[in-house]
Amino acid sequence: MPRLIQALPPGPLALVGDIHGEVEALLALLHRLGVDPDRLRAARPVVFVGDLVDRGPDSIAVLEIVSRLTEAGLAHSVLGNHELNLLQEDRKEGNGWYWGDANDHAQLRGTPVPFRSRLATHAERATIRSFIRDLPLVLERDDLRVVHACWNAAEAARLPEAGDHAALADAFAEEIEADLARRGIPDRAAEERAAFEQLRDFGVRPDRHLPAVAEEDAAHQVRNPMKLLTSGAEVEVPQGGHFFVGGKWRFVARDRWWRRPVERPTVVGHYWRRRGPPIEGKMDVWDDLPPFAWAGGSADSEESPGGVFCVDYSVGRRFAERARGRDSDFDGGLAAMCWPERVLVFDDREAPVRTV
Ligand SMILES: [Mn+2]
Repeated sequence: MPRLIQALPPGPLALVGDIHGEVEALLALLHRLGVDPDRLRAARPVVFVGDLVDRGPDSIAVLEIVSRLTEAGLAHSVLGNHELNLLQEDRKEGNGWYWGDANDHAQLRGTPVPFRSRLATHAERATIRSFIRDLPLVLERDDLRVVHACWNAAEAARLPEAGDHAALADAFAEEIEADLARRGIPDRAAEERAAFEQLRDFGVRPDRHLPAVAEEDAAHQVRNPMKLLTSGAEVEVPQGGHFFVGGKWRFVARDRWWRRPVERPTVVGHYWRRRGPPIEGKMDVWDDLPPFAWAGGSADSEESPGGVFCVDYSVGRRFAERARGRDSDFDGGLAAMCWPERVLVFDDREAPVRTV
């Protein structure tokens, strides 16, 4: 079982965002970074922030490259929520490749779009499992912390030193379940859902806030450190602020945890970010931050000497861009932040970008 918090290597690093099976983007980016996965040479070690897999054309090839570099001591990765889903055997849209499911697809504006992904064989599944179950949740050193979605010192302190990811996530979930049950929350939530078609019908908008549904959903996210660190914090929406997404009415929303101080620079992925300005009318947790900006403090701010930077520039959206007929000049890109320079390199752009 892996130690859950491990040390980053010393010296300069390249911190690579979520890849989501986009192997061509990975190869192009590694080339620009001076990393050769065939000859096993690297100008500097590479650190992957998680979500190596799902949706894109070849998650298997991405994992082969990352594990080769890792075995050679040239790469390190943290676990993302997509890897945790595989370990928990949780079938989700976009991970059909792992189960050999050729019919996996997304709904884009009501049209089914298949994921054209290479399917894993039984033997590949076993190899993949043994690689990802050894990944830590957090990598850190004095000047930097890397975690997939969210850093929270109090919740991280509840983790054992080492453990099996899937078993830990289940154990925390059971503990939360038992506490909610003692307080009668699941029964109240079931009643609330029953009044509104189980919250699955867009046409049946609840006319009031549903507090038990909100409490249940938030508890499972923020009181489970495995979930919190890999898929981020959520908060109850204000009265009347519920919204419909992913096929159901929701009473919790993503918490912009990066607005609170962190004690050292923290680099995450997970939250799809754009290289251009926000699109009006689209929900976007980054709508108050310029595309290449750090959140929640800067290197010279005294109360928050850290700052948080999300290095996921939505390469995972390319499957949808291709479905709309685009095969180059994508909106989404794969980025690496060179550390300590704080400069971004993209798979598909010549010029590096200084972060601010
Ligand atoms: Mn993620």
